[in-house]
Amino acid sequence: MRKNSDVVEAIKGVKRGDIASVSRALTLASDGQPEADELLRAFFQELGRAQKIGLCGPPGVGKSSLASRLISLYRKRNLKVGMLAVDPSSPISGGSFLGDRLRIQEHVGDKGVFIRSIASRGMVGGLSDTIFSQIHVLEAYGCDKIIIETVGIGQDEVAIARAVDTVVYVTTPQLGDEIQAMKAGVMEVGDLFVVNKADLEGHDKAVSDIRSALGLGRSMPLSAQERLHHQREKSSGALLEVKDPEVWEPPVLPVSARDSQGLELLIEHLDSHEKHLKETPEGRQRLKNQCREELSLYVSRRLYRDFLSKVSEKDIEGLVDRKVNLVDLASGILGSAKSQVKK
Ligand SMILES: Nc1nc2c(ncn2[C@@H]2O[C@H](COP(=O)(O)OP(=O)(O)O)[C@@H](O)[C@H]2O)c(=O)[nH]1
Ligand SMILES: [Mg+2]
Repeated sequence: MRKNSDVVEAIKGVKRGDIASVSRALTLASDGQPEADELLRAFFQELGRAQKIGLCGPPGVGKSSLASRLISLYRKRNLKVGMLAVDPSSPISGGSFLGDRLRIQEHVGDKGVFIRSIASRGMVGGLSDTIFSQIHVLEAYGCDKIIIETVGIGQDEVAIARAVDTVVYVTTPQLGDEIQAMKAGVMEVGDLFVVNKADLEGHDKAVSDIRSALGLGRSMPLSAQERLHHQREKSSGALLEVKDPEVWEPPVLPVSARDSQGLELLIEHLDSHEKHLKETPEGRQRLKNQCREELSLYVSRRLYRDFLSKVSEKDIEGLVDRKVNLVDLASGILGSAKSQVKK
């Protein structure tokens, strides 16, 4: 494997906490060039270090505003935070990036925070393995929390759910009936549901709509303390009919990023989800799913990169003239792929 001195420097820099190196490493990782393999090799050991939190929901619901607030609260606790904002409008100079930048401005200059806006190439309706590489960079930098903001409306768009530990689905009271329409799509992937802009009219209805879509009866979410209380009661035998603590019941939380309301409770629930994953087999299961996803994306990209280049103009001519069968040509290419892998 070719070792590029630039990559070696970036790796060393990230490990010693140099922020410019993090930026360089993220660029290398997102390009997905062969040099990025060295980063992946160096950083893979840090897998699972951080709690990866996916913030998704339609545009304009306040995901970036919420992320900025969460970052401030985590910083107060001295936690290191990384953030990747996947921008569907792609060009980095585009409107939504500038909007995001304004909202995250307050964190500029803080070494405990690293924020990167990334183009959505290969992300909407699918997942790119380079997002995993970027997560590895942030984990190696020592981040405790990694927030990934993506636009996601239906289940397919919430592809990020396959790369993170905790999926937070954000809506607002303004969405009204759309909340009912979303149930089939995202209800299964959300670990927490947030009704942001609870300073606006209608948040109670939004909360209860989501709760009923989730099939939950209670009108208020269980706080971590209530959860603990229920568990104690259960173990003392006093309470027979309580939910199984191994089963995560997604809380639905009204918050206001603008007025900083409900955010402590949100953090508390994010923490309990992290704890839930650590203490139940679900945590390992999720990590396994993430590894499987990353491996399959990596292998398919690499096969594509390594072997498509082997197709000659003559092969294509052969196809056009029907001298060679497409299946046979493909098998030939994949055959050489196999022998390469065995080496
Ligand atoms: N009223 C109100 N407006 C908010 C709140 N949070 C965000 N906004 C506004 O909603 C708009 C979209 O916010 P943004 O964070 O960019 O949403 P994103 O597209 O989901 O990232 C901005 O004008 C914010 O100022 C909130 O809690 N209450
Ligand atoms: Mg945003």
